[in-house]
Amino acid sequence: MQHDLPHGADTAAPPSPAAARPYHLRLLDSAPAELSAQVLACVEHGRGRATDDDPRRIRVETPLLAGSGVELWESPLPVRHGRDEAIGYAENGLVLFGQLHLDEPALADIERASFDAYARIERFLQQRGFPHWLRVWNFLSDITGGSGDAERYRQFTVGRHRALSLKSGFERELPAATAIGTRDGGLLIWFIAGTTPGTQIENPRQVSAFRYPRQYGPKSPSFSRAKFLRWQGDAELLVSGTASIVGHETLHPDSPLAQLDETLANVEALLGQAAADTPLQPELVKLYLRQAEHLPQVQGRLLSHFGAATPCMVLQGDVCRAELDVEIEAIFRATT
Ligand code: 3EB
Repeated sequence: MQHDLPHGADTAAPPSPAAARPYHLRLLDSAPAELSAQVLACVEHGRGRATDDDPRRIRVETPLLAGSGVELWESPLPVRHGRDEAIGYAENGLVLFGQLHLDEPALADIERASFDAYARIERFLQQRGFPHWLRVWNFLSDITGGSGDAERYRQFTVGRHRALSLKSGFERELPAATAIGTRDGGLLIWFIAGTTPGTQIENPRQVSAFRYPRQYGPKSPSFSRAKFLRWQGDAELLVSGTASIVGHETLHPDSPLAQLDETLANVEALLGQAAADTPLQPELVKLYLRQAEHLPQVQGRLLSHFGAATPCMVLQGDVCRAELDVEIEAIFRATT
């Protein structure tokens, strides 16, 4: 089995960061009726009421099973927001939050649509001066629909690969990512990009996704296992969607709880790769669960692992391998 070194390990230590963390994350039970001037993004999980068409409102269709379902990302710096054709965005000079949504009819050719969407976002980020993809979420309806290389997730993966591989050295600067299936139709891509790069982190227990063998599709998934960001007096680890995969193989297909334990071991392994000066503390843990009936068991395990002080959001979402029942993503912080 091949294990990959963290890519951060062969790059020079970054200079000490000039900027403080350019956002704060607050969790709410419901979205504010109006977004104030300092809001970068308001991410609402589950079917929210369409209150207004503010481009900073990001609606993710995954039903909320537990926890607070709204992420409010606020900026200590002035925010400018708007739309550029299909892209809604907000930026504060250091980071840009954006989204692009395609309805189901636009996905007749998913590979093509995904290529166009990623190429469009890439061009937009270059033009606006935020050339570094830090974190991206992909929500694709019926993600495991279709068989073999015609599977919707595989087609999406090919289109994304075609777009991102146009960047030089693209596999050394891939964003942390999530790809989850929804049941309402369409593709939502939302993302955070920066003026400065983060450090790509890989997991010693897993083959890097961008080096998965051919059996998982014609092109490999273009994401890193986590992104480590240093800010003044602060550092954070943005952990990608993480599942019960060791090497490149799915483990424990018949047991959501055993999958969760394997997933938690993967998250711990990633934490060990980030060179934080102080211990990383969980700021938000999100768990995607295929079947709501498994909620009680996985919630108990989450609580015993992370403790009651850690905000945990549980969402109904379909993991992109049909045998997988759970996936976790997280944000960890180390205050220096
Ligand atoms: C995996 O490790 C599980 O294609 O963007 C997790 C996170 C997964 C992101 C993606 C896929 C993606 O392969 C699936």
